[in-house]
Amino acid sequence: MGRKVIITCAVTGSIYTPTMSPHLPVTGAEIAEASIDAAAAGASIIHLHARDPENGRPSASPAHFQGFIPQIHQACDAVLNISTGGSSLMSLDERLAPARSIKPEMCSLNMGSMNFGIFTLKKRYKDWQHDWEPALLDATKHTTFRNTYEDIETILTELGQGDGARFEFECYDLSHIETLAYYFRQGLVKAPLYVQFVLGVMGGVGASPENLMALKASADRLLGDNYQFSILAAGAHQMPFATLGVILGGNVRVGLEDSLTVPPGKLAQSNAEQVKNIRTIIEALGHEVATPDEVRSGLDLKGREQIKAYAS
Ligand code: KMH
Ligand code: ZN
Repeated sequence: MGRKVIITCAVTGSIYTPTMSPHLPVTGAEIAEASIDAAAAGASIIHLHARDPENGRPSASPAHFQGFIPQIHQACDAVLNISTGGSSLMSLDERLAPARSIKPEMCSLNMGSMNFGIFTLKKRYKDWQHDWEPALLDATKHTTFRNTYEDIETILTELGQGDGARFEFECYDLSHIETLAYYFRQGLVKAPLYVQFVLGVMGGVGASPENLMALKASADRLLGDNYQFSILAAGAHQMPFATLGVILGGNVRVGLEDSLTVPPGKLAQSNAEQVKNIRTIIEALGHEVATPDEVRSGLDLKGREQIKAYAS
């Protein structure tokens, strides 16, 4: 039976760096254009990080977010999903500053502390555009991506219960689903839950169909009918696992945050190219892409008029 499939596009992130692809959006104008084009191609949720427009370094400065949030909000009705993960080198207060000021309909919420290794990317490149790039990759060898129970509860109570955001629960391992189920039992999170199964990040589960099935079986057992899932797989795993996600009844996340390429291993020319690719697959399998308003009603979001897209 055909159904509506949600495409999230994560347009820039904090993993890949400008040396790795000339197509990675960096400035406010580039992030806005990438987001608007991804929405036009069929993405109904745009997952957003910022970068310093001078050098492309991951940034959680609300001023940098103001370089693209108003433009995207004005140009399209996609659901804006603001990262609370930032990058593993940022403090929790830095990571939360953008969502605290924008009060978005959705935020990401990473469900446990973990290693988040991107240092292995370093050997693929030689001539770096900026010194911060290899330094950031190296730093992930001795830092933890911190998401303690207290951190998670701060986000749930302040941004969720306080500001009315709903969450993209990023689960990189079975234990993260257990933690989400704990908060569901405590009544701190409410259905419908939107769970992002994250595969292929070093420090989380590898990208294998067996791991995906284990994540889904665990969520089915612990969350029952109270959740929908989406799949994000890093690097070259992106498109195959998104396809598998659609077949298994889920939703998908693509975008240059998670993979710089399109099959068979070419650099993606844009975020919209990845959205178009997965949309073709979704439609070939007999489904349709969900519109932003269908996402709003399906995930019980507060509405696009309720966010602070324009700094006062
Ligand atoms: N880049 C993803 C693997 C976040 O922004 O909160 C994880 C992510 C985290 O999207
Ligand atoms: Zn992110």
